[in-house]
Amino acid sequence: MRHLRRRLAVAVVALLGPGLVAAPADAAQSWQRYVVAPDSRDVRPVRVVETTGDVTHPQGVLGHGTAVLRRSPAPAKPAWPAGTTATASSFHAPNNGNDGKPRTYAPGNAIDGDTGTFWNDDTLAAYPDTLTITTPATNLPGITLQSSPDGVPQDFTVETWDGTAWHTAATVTGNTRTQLAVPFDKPATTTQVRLTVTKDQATDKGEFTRVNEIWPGLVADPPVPSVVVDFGKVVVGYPRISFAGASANNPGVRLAFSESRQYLTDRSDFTRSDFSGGPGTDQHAVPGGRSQWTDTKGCLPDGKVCSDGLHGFRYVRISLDALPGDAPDAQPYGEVRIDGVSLLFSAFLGTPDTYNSFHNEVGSLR
Ligand SMILES: [Ca+2]
Ligand SMILES: [Ca+2]
Repeated sequence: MRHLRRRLAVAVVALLGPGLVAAPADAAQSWQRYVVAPDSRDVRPVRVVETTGDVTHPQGVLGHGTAVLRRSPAPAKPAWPAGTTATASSFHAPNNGNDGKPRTYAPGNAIDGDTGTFWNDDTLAAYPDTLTITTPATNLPGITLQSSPDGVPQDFTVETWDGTAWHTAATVTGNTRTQLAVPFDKPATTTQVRLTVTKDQATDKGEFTRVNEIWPGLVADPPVPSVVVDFGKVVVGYPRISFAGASANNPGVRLAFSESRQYLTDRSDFTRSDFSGGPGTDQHAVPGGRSQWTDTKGCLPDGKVCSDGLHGFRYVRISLDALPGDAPDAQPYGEVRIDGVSLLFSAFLGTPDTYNSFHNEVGSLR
């Protein structure tokens, strides 16, 4: 279905680009009057439709002043007491991971305080998968589960050991978040916590249970600062952002694209990066001084901070954020100042008189 919507969008781009161009009189009653292209290849968004987190003067992204996105480094996460251990129903044998580097998947990876390591079960698309944490007596209002964009646990329970029996402290269904705080039905002092996963997200990375960390407590990181701009209609081309400046730590921005608000999340709705099992966003590390970035396909020379370049979309979410693997080239905190967003339109700049036959119209879509 998403393929179909994508194809339709490309067609709509050619027919319904922004900026009306007057139709010639002899085309007034024909299909050609619907052919409208931008006035130029420099296309601007028409409105800001949403912001999250610490954003001041969001209208700056439309070229009216300067929008400022600010984000503090994430506070330190709670840690399990010394002596805490973890066991699991299964775990995958070591291999060379997505990045070709040796990696282990042992259950202890879920409590080592390192979000770059994770427990990965060894029963593809088979359940239940359990992870049992044994700890010196700890009082918990809940736990926070951090998983991976490769696929998150969707349906699971969290139980606590009350000294004689397991107590179901929380039940989660339909999760899609990589980090999820899971409050217990009541605070519990316990020596064991058991996660039982009964469904994982199915991705091309395999329907496995992946748990990067379980933190003892409810982690509420501040919301990611973001601005969503609307180009008014579906457009296609290379996004551009004008930065008035940024903090000196190379804060990252991530772009997530969608043709509709319904499918607009922090992950693009059908892009190369989304469909290939990547992060689903385009990344950029913002330099400290004034700069302009044109989103083109590629990465930094070290292979980090990658972007897809060409996009067909109507909405784009611009977030002050960075992938963990892009450190230290891009950091998920700091300050980013934006004074313009635009698009280098790449499709045929059609006018009614140039679309003079069905053949030409179809040809322009290829
Ligand atoms: Ca870990
Ligand atoms: Ca499994």
